[in-house]
Amino acid sequence: MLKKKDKYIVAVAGATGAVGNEMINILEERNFPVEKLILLASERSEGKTLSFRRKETNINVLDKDSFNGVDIALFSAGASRSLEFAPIAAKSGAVVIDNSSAFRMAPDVPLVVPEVNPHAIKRHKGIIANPNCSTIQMVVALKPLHDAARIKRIIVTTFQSTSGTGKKAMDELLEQTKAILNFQDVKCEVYPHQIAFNCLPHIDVFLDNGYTKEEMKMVNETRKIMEDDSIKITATTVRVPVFRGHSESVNIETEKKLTPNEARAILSAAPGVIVYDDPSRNIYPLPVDATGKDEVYVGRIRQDESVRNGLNLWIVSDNLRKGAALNAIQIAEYLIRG
Ligand code: 25A
Ligand code: L14
Repeated sequence: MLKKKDKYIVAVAGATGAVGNEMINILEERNFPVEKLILLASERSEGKTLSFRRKETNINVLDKDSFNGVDIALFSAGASRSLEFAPIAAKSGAVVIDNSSAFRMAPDVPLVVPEVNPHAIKRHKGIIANPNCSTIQMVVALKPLHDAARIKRIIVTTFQSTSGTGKKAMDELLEQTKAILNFQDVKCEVYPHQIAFNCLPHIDVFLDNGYTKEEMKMVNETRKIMEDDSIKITATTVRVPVFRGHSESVNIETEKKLTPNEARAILSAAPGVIVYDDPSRNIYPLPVDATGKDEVYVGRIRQDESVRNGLNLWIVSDNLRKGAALNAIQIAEYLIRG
């Protein structure tokens, strides 16, 4: 359990990554009560520094002794590092907020989106899981509609940016784009196929049922966060040549009828959501507009005319912020409020 203090010792594991970097920015932006910030990464980053509150801070190598005295440990260095080091951090007294998929479906680990299930935070036993980026932005928008009309079924297709995979994938998109525009051959190292000027219906690994792990995360994590196993969900997750910001086409079927205007009114009042929906002026959410923002943007709200009670929505958010770093720090803010 976290002891109440004026200021906390915070560690970021994976500090040099795309998400870790955003965590450092957000701790600073939101003026999180940090007594001391400990930055952790692999040997590759040893000797480098990153700036926090205009002070250069050394990066240390993540190891089992990194967490002595740490109050809150934010992890974003991949699932294998979390599996190895999060239990060690928790044992040494830190509360871990883990952005990897390592512990999300563990029954005794809360999986939290503060707009949806903040009450789950209290049940933690040292580790709290931060959900998958595509799941977070979807549930922020769907929970208020579920409360109003009970969602029976969700059909979602995602359009996910390369930053979700990390810095190397963003570099690969840039390098391939430059190569193609210069009539050179493309190199594929992170993804199995060319991502520049292309779409890949493949995120994370394929499972025995023919779905990808990313698709099944959306199914299972949504039910856990919404605390409703009766919702039927099917997902197709697609990588698109966008650097930052995930987009989602979401179809829902509800028990009670909701008109698009009712849905707009509910979402306009919902925490963390901005309705951006005026087709007559070409206004709809775009990843380039959502980049650097905190909210989940919802537009293209319209009736699904093929069923009795159905709606279509287009949901966009910054995957590195609400989809990862911001959500983790919002959990930390709830934790310290007690
Ligand atoms: O291990 P996994 O499960 O396969 O996952 C690792 C991947 O997960 C990404 C992460 O992106 C990486 O690609 N990732 C992290 N959180 C994610 C999330 N929520 C996520 N993907 C989706 N959703 P990343 O490259 O942006 O961040 C990696 C961070 O983790 C640190 N790290 C890696 N191995 C570590 C480690 N820290 C401690 N011990 C280890 N063994 C990593 O630190 C970074 O902070 P770093 O010092 O290794 O990174 C410094 C620079 O090196 C580049 N880089 C990363 N991996 C490699 C690499 N360069 C060469 N070869 C590599 N294999 C990084 O781009 C960074 O700039
Ligand atoms: O958090 O876009 O489980 O490649 C791992 C794969 C996030 C997205 C997670 C990607 C995902 C990531």
